[in-house]
Amino acid sequence: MEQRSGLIRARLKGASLSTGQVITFLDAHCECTVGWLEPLLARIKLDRRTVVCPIIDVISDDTFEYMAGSDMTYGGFNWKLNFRWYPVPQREMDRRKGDRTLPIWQCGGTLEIVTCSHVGHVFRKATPYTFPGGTGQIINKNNRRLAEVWMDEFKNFFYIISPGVTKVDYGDISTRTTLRQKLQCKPFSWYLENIRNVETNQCLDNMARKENEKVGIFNCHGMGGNQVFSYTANKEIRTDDLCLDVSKLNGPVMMLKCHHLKGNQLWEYDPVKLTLVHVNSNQCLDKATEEDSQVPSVRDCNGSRSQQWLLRNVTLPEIF
Ligand SMILES: [Mn+2]
Repeated sequence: MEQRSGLIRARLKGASLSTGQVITFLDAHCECTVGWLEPLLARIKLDRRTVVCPIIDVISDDTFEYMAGSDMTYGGFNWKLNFRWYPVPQREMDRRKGDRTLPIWQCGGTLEIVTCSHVGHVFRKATPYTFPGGTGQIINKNNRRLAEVWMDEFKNFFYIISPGVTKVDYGDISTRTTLRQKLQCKPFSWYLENIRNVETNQCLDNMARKENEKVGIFNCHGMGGNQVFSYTANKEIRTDDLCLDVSKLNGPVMMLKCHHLKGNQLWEYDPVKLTLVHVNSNQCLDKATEEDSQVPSVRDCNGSRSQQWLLRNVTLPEIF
């Protein structure tokens, strides 16, 4: 490159000059192991739209010691778009998939982590480079561009959590949005809503409870936060990283890690009857019972108003 242009432009330049059938990108601070490439190529041969990633082993930045990386974690991004390692549930081991890669997922490709391929990587504690305007400024700009092009209404969710991002100038994104249209990429997600019971006028609420606890129900406050749920394209009812899950008749409704395998996390919303049917049990999400007024129940579907739910867009504060 004649001038410093950043990682992605450098990769695109390399891609445009390459002549082979498959492109691999490695950071300068990587070390391949024997047999790293073949399993990656095998997956691409099966489906050319597949983007593959090896297990990333850790090379110590102090001693260059090589340490096997965990195949029980995968790299993803939280709602602040910070990179995080997330644990992979056992039953997900065969189909582990990462998440920043929004364009890959949204545009019909798949991302796979191929666990028999290992590449070592030096993780540094801090970036050794300086960035014009400061590192934070550049990261905010990049994340803002990502959000504007790919995240649809979910970008507001990100902006509320990271208000500093809305202060940066994000430049011209027209070529990116044109590309998204040309590739006919799907929306980031279908809904971001609160889920209100018709009879009681209460909303599903995660009550700041954690994984493996019951989901709650509480008076609708209209402030987003713990009452933000999404009904996803996979027909999950999701609150941040967790999915509503029912494993026996008549409940309870738990918040478990989303496994994307439908099963106990599959809900069918009927926009005419307004019911949320838990498909496996064929029971309906219902208001709280008298015994426990802070959790919704699941009951045999009976057409009552207590089994009707309204999915409404969360009203977001004006932030820019
Ligand atoms: Mn690197």
